[in-house]
Amino acid sequence: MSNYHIKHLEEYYQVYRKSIREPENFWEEIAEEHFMWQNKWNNILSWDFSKPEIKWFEGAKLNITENCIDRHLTTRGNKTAILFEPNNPKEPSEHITYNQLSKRVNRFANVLKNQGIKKGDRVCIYLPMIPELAISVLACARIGAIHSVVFAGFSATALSTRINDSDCKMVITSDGSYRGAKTINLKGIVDEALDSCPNVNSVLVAKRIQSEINMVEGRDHWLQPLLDEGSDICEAEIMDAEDPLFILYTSGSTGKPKGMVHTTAGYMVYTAYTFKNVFQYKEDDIYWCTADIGWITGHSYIVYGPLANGATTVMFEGVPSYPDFGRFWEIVEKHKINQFYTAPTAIRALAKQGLEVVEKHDLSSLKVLGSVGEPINEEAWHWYNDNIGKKKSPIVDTWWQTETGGIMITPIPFVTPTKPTYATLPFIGIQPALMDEQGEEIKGNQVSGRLCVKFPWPSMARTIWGNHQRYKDTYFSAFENKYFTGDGALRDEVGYYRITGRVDDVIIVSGHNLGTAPIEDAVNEHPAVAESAIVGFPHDVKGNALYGYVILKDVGETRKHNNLRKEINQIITEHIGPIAKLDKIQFTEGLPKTRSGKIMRRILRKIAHNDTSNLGDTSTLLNPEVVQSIIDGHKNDE
Ligand code: 6R9
Repeated sequence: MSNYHIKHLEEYYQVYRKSIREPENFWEEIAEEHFMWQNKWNNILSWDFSKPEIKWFEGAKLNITENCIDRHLTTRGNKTAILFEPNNPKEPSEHITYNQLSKRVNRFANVLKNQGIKKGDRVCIYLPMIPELAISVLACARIGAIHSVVFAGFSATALSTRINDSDCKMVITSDGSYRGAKTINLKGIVDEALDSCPNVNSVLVAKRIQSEINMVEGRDHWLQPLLDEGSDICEAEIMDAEDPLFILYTSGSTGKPKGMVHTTAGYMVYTAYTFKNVFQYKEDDIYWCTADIGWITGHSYIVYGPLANGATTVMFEGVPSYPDFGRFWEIVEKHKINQFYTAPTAIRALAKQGLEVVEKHDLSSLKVLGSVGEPINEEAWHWYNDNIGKKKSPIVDTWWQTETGGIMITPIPFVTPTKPTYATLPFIGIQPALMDEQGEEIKGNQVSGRLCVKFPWPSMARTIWGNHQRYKDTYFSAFENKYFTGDGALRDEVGYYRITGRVDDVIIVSGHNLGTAPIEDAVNEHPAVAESAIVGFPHDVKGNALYGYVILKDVGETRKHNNLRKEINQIITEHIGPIAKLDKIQFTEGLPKTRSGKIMRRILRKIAHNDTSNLGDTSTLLNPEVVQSIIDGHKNDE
């Protein structure tokens, strides 16, 4: 029992050591005591990183929704499970109790069944942050359908790519969405996407903004009438521990997005256990994670982890700036939020607004503050600590990834002493390793290297949908017998980890992972563009912003460069979404290339950072002379 909830540092070290020495016994105890199984496992763990193949709790039978909903009904039936806070503060918030959630999920599950969705089918969910999003996720899980949530800020092209990659049969969407003062025509985006998705045969449409939309006869159905028809009892499909629960796409440094596949039992156990400890959740607490369920943070720490613990989890539909920049703090006060989990980019944006909007609100309910998505810089850390936490709420800087399913390196609040910009210690069961470029593990403290994990943990992704080879190549080939994260890190004198950023061509902009290659592909679609290279550069709110170097086909292009810049960003918006727009575009006559034709991004990065004093040896380049012209062009653009 004691291992489930860690309360002081000595206990952390003791439990950590146990989880490393006897991982199987450790996880078996947690799984045994805290979850509901239809059948127990035959084998706790089998793994082989060379294939790679990882199985946890093999042979066990369960349904995750019985763990997230049914088992709470006797003791927490009238407790709020989901607290919905709408975009417009004048609209009332909605408290959905566990009893109500149960009925709504079961009703929805019956609608899915009636539409012909079966265990193993893929269902794409493209919804704003309204209760139907969480409910449809759980309804899929109830019947064993594999959900693939696509963030509702993605474009039609990005949506159709994801629908087709995992061959989804159905799309769940809404007429539109609210985003601050704006509305977005979601159904219109779905219609456009579906022009190139021949295998989608039904679309369920939730009503949110009451807009006039086009409904395709035989394909599109309003959700509400179908829900009204159905029964609110739906028996849970019995799933194998290793049956896929969901697919979630994440950007790769090259090629199309990777559909990370998460399976059922291990994911459930790990997200529930981390949620309990990392947020020190107590029975009557109100927990709020500001992420969107379109990202892994929302899957694990708005839906599954909190609900598996019988928690009250807030879903916020809006944005931090509407109706003004005090909205987050207004919500904290209104619902007496105890745990608040957000991203550094939001903290930086809010810190810019001054303290007046913060001080208007009573934030005394807060106990724990969280940060996720990118490194939190020292200034933002202190602002958060001083003004939001009033120096009494520990900040948990949680490092993890879509691929890891759950939080990997983090302080445990009131247990681990925090240190600004450090994610601190590995969570229970996690065995990080820092590697040098020769593939050797760097032991000891005060060292830095590439961050790997050398032993499996229950919630790791098992494969990339439809491309196991790519899973192996991306994560298990750089370092033998280790999972490679793509991040660099350092370990300080006491063994605390600080994540220093990506070491590949993924750039984290406002906490969103963006691969450079797909953006370059989009830019190159512009008829005037010959070639492009994209790098990140520091941005005071977004963390990183995108800098594009663009070679035009016709060097003497007569059109105005500013018009071209707009057109290029328009293409990016259409192909990927507005989050991938370039902040700066420099037109250039060449790009520095190695003799094998690879663009030397290192040099481009330095120029974008205004750091041209030491570009390293450029003499081995195919075209060393181009470097000076890029530097000159950069200066002229400043
Ligand atoms: C959960 C999530 C993963 C990448 C990851 C790293 C960066 C996330 C971080 C962090 C420093 C933290 N990252 N948390 N960097 N400190 N606390 O964000 O998943 O969207 O897949 O991004 O985000 O670079 O590799 P995902």
